[in-house]
Amino acid sequence: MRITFCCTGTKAQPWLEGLRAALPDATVEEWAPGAPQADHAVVWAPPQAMMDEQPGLKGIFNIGAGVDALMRLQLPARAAVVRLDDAGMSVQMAEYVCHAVIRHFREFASYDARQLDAKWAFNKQLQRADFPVGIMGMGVLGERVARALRQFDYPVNGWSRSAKAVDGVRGFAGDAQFDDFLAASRILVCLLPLTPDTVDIMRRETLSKLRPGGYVINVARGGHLVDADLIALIDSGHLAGATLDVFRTEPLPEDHPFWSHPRITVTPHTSARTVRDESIAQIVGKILAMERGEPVAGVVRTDRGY
Ligand code: NDP
Ligand code: OXD
Repeated sequence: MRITFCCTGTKAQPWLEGLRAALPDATVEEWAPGAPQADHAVVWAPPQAMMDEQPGLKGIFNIGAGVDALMRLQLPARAAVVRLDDAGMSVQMAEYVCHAVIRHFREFASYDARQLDAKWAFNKQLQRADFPVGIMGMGVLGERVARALRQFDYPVNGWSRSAKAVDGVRGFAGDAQFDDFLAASRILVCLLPLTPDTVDIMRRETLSKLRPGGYVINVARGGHLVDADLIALIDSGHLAGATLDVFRTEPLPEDHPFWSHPRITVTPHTSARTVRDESIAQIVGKILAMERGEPVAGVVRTDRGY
């Protein structure tokens, strides 16, 4: 069996070593133009040329959860596209989102500012019930985030394409319930895949439907958010601010207004990093299962884009 590795922006060597150790009978090599035909590919944002040269791939294993970069390519017809299923990411995502929600609700930024002046002063206590959190996307990551927020007694709303029953979470499904979901939420967390249906989903029209004093946490993809609309709604006072981990252009350009906006917190696409060893173990397990003709979890439905 031959495995080709093609992950843009990723140091190849540790991955190659890990894959070779776990698959001692396979040939595992980094892809380069003209490379021999492989059975499976391990990829992150590969070039179209790689897919064009590998028409016989059986499995294309993405080293992340989001497959939007792959969905933009022409892929070999018979290849199954397989995403990472958690692999250590959901706990990080729960940590990141809980931190952002708590930092906002408990107004920790104001205490950071006061410490600089050695000023001992409390803010008026806020009511958790006034800060319902709405999670768009109740998949592997969204559900874990919802459960973590419930541990802190925040009211949580979840919105997904199909209806979900998660303990303690008010469920909304489909376009028909989207406006009700927004109206019921004050803090909005985006954990959707980026697809033609979800691109620009956070724009003036939709963000205006959040409760006044709304707050946006985008940990999915930059293409979900219309940057200028977010800034306008914060500056007008309808939104209180945002924590953003993902951007239309990454790295976020130095002159982008998000960097210096006093009510926007920026992190460099780090909310849930791929955990290499756990991911290699998951991918290898799936390659072997596929070779045995068994079904594998996390196969992307290319017709819906996730
Ligand atoms: P899943 O595929 O498990 O879940 C996606 C969820 O979104 C599902 O609940 C799905 O609904 C819902 N959804 C999809 N399309 C629609 C739609 N049109 N309307 C309503 N709901 C919709 O994905 P994950 O939870 O694993 O990951 C989510 C995203 O998080 C990834 O696609 C990626 O972009 C991002 N991500 C970001 C990271 C970071 O570091 N910032 C790290 C990892 C992922 P249903 O359940 O009904 O299918
Ligand atoms: C992912 C990501 O999709 O890292 O896994 O963004």
